[in-house]
Amino acid sequence: MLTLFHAPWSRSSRLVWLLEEIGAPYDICYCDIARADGSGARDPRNPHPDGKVPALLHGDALVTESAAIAQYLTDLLPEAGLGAPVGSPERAAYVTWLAWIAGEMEPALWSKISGSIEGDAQALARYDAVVARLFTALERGPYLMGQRFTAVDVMAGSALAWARDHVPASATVDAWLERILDRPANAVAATKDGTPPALAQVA
Ligand SMILES: N[C@@H](CCC(=O)N[C@@H](CS)C(=O)NCC(=O)O)C(=O)O
Repeated sequence: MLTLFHAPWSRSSRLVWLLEEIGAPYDICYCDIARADGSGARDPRNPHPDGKVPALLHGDALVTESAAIAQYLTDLLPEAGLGAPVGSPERAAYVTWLAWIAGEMEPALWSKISGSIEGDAQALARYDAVVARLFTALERGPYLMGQRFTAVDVMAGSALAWARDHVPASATVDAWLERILDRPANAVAATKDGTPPALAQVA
């Protein structure tokens, strides 16, 4: 059995979406986490070594890090057609995209959002390179890996939807986001995501 340790409106939300796309049975363990605004706390039920989400248990096997979880799930359940099996022509591009999203795209977007990019020529160059690579791939489209929707679109799309105001205006990017966010599995995932603590207190 697969169990996702998840906190509403967090980096684990994209794994709920991916699991819905895959369509295999899974459980969600809704966890508390220490949030940036000072709310929440580490949840003793969460097996993640740092108390973060996402974490995935597959039987006794623990996987953490969003990119690793995405690769693990798409390798485990290849029939869903959301990854690229070892030995397939797309494998190299697939693992490159997943690692790039975690290692280059997310830090670059965060530096832009936080403002730490200001006055930092290296951070600015990194951000520009990220935008250029994304835009180039989407100009070819319709998905990041070409003709086929993959877990790469889930991972990059969820990050970009969150950071949309911090990336240059582009009808191509907006059309891709609309195309992927409108998928039925994402709508189901939204119903399972849960209410973030701040909104729950207001309600
Ligand atoms: N690189 C990790 C980042 C995980 C992460 O920072 N998750 C946040 C939620 S968005 C968290 O659990 N924060 C709680 C904490 O830092 O203790 C991944 O993508 O899986």
